[in-house]
Amino acid sequence: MRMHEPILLKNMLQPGYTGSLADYERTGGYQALRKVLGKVAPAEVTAMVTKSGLRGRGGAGFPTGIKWGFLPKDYQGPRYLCCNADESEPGTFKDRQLMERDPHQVLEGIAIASYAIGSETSYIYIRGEFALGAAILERAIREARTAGYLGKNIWGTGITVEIYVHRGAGAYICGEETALLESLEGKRGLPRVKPPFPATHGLYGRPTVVNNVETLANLPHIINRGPEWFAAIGSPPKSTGTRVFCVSGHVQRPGNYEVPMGITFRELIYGQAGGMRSDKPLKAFIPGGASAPFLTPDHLDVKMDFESVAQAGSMLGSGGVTVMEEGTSMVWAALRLMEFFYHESCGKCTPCREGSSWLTQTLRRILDKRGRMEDLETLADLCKNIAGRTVCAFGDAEVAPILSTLQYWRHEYEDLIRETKSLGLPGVSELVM
Ligand code: L3W
Repeated sequence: MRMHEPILLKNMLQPGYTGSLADYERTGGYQALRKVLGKVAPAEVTAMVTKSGLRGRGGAGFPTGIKWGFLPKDYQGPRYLCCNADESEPGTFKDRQLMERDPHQVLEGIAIASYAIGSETSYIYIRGEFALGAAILERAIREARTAGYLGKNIWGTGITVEIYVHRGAGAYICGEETALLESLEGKRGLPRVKPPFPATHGLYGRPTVVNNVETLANLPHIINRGPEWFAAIGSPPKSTGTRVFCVSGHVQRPGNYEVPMGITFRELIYGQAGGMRSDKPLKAFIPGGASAPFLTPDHLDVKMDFESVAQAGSMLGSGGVTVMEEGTSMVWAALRLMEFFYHESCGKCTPCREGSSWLTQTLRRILDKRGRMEDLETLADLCKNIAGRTVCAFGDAEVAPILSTLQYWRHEYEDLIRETKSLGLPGVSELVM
């Protein structure tokens, strides 16, 4: 697979690049906004984004231009853009880098999207723990306003774009778009039933677009270099552009790597991330954040595009690739993830609220060598009664680690139950309680 030069990480990879407005302008920053604002009709900007094939980088991979096109055309009244910066998916840390190291690239993307959908007031909903990112964005907004890129009546065009940073309070569920909107409205972050979708009934009941940070950061480049240029990168026609994949776990060089979509997991893990950290071979990997089912060494040559990963039984999700070496207990790995979901379940839907507790307790029991063979049926039955039975995708996410470890490493559960093998995890109950 042919590599592509970085697009989103390009500036920050330059020695001495600070992310200031002056630095960003030196690299051609805000030229895309100049090109479109008041000059290209908003519908035409939307058409360009649709043509580029850009799809959401937050998890669902929904086509961005089509999402914008869902906003009612004849609606009188405010409409909103919300940048989803609530990056909380375990193993995912790309938006943080984009915001902290090149904030104006994100702001320019937000300004372009705001213009395209007619949002005069746009929000960045940033996860509470990202205090540094929030401060950097606040400073960048002040710089951009002073320079006239944001604010009222930009360059005398009559167009207004104001951007506000709103810090969350550390709840994973607020990355779900409707919980994000509830939280932004000052309420407890609980997901809403969809439909209606935010496109028609979003923030304060108004038409709203929620887009991920990385998605928005691509926009200046699509405008500057053209939708055809973008559409030719990666794995056309359905997975265009690059993605910033976050590699973590037992590799030599964990970190963020921007590569064209469609390279294989092998190329990412062994090429970019330097391969395994020790002599132990790869045993398992999560291909797209904790919500994505585990894959195995047999899947290393799967292409990293939306369709190929779905065909392999998982998803590209938020781009977090977590690698595990031989010797890792997959039951323990499933428990670690399950504990996260148990802690973060918002409690609105009974199957998720109660089920996450049952799943966690059952896994703990098995790891404590107090399990029974019937527990495996209980786990599978619980998963069946959670997935697809909740208001948001959280229910599907929390069963993924369990179902996939049961699919590929069922023998590890059975071994623990039979006590035929010591996994060298003394005191696991104390570790996880
Ligand atoms: C109008 C229609 N709009 C769909 C919009 C919808 C949303 C987007 C995708 O889940 C995934 C989940 C997590 N009219 C529409 C429409 N839309 N049909 O399109 O919608 P949907 O429902 O497919 O997905 P979702 O609920 O947004 C997101 C996965 O992402 N995930 C989560 C990652 C977490 C982070 C983070 O930490 N920040 O990204 C990880 O893989 O499991 O499958 O905008 O409104 N007819």
